[in-house]
Amino acid sequence: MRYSRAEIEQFTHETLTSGLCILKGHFPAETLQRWDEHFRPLLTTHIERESGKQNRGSNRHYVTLPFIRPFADEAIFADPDVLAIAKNLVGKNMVMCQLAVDTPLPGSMYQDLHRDAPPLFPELGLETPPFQLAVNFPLVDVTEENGPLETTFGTHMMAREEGLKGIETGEVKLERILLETGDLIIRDVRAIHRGTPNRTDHPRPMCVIGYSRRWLFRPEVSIRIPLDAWESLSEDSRYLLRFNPRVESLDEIDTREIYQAFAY
Ligand SMILES: O=C(O)CCC(=O)C(=O)O
Repeated sequence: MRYSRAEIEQFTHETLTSGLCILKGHFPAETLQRWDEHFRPLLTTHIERESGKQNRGSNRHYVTLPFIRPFADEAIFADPDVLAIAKNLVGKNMVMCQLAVDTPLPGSMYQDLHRDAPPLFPELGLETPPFQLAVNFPLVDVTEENGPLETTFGTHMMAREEGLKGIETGEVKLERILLETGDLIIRDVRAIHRGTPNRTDHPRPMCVIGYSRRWLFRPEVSIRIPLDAWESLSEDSRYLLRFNPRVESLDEIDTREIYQAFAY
């Protein structure tokens, strides 16, 4: 592990209170370069096949990654520092439920301010401890120009309307998260945020790995695990992925994106 127990606790505390922590220079740039090379044709195919949908707003796409190399990489999805922080937040028996990429293309616009999950108990108007996390890491540097995520601190523990009101009055600030390739964010998906316009000529792919409480079911996301990939996983990784469907081969499955409604 790269971080001490005390540092892991500090990142945990930051995420609990602010809704987000950032691990700088955590993943090797060469690994992400390889992900990027393998992702580009998937993005092209997705755009050709689902062009009418633009499933995250205009010129903006969400693409589930196939659980094969280079993406099925324990060095990334079972990184010991990330897992230690995530387990502190959503439980030692947490699951990995999502592996995908969000990409604003040139010409994308502001998304509406949103959360990625509804509250567990909307009747109460109260927020709970965390139940779903997104670990985001870009495949290219994220600059002011290419569509940085804009997010808020502390709104994950507010009622949605209160958070939105705070943003409107200026009491809650929208912050742009600029990242270098290799940096990662661990965020509580309830923090209010939005994608911003990509004003460059190049796509800005940002990976998302979801970790959840073991009892949470998000039908929109799933990781289909080919049996040969399953066979090659460590015991710990199998435990992390235990509720995901296993398939003979990815050739047989319908890979159309079903995660369409995304803003809560
Ligand atoms: O890719 C981004 O910058 C944000 C995307 C996002 O928040 C979403 O699609 O839910």
